[in-house]
Amino acid sequence: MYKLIAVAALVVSATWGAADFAAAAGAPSPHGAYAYIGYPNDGQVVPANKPFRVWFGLRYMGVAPKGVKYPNTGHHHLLIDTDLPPLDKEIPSDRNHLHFGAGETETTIQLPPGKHTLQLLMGDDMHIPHNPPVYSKKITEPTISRLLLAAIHHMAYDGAPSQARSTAPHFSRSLYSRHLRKFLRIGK
Ligand SMILES: [Cu+2]
Repeated sequence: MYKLIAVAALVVSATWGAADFAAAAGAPSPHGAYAYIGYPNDGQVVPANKPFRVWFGLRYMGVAPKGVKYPNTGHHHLLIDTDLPPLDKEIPSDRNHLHFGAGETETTIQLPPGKHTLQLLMGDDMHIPHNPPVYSKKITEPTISRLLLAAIHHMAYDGAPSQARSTAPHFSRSLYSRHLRKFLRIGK
C-alpha cells in the first residue's frame, strides 16, 4: 500500500514538474487577480533623463504594506530592464527590482536614452511572489532626449521636417528619420 502511494506521488510530481511545487512558496493569490501598468502605454515614447509617472494597476486583489499578512493582498514591485526573478524566492531589491513596501500604487522614475522594459510583480508580506504569481505584461518604453521628442511631435503634428529642424537645429533630417524609425514603432 505504501509502495503504491509512493509510486503515485512520483507520477504526480513527474507530471506537474518541479516548477509547480517551487512556485508554492508565496501566499495564495485570489482567482483571476492580475496586475497591469496603467501608464505609460506599451511602446509610448517618454523623455530621457526626465522623471515620468508610472501607474500600478491591480484587479481582484488588494494592496497592503510589506510585513502585513492579510489574505488576498500584496505590494507592488517594479521590474526595470529585467525578466521575472525566480518566483519561489524573495524578490531581489536593487535598481532593477524596486519594492513599494508602503503600499504605493504609483511612482516616478527616470531612465537614460534607449529602449527599456517595465513590468509589475506582486509580492506577499515577505516579498515572495504569490501562488499563482501576479504580474503584469512586460512593456517596452523607448526614451529619447526632450529635444528630439519635441522635434518628433512637431513632425507628427505639422508634417514639416523644416519646422522640426528649427526646434532642434543641431539634428539633421536623416537623424530625425533614423530616430523616428527606431523609436516610433517599438513594442507594438
Ligand atoms: Cu517587496
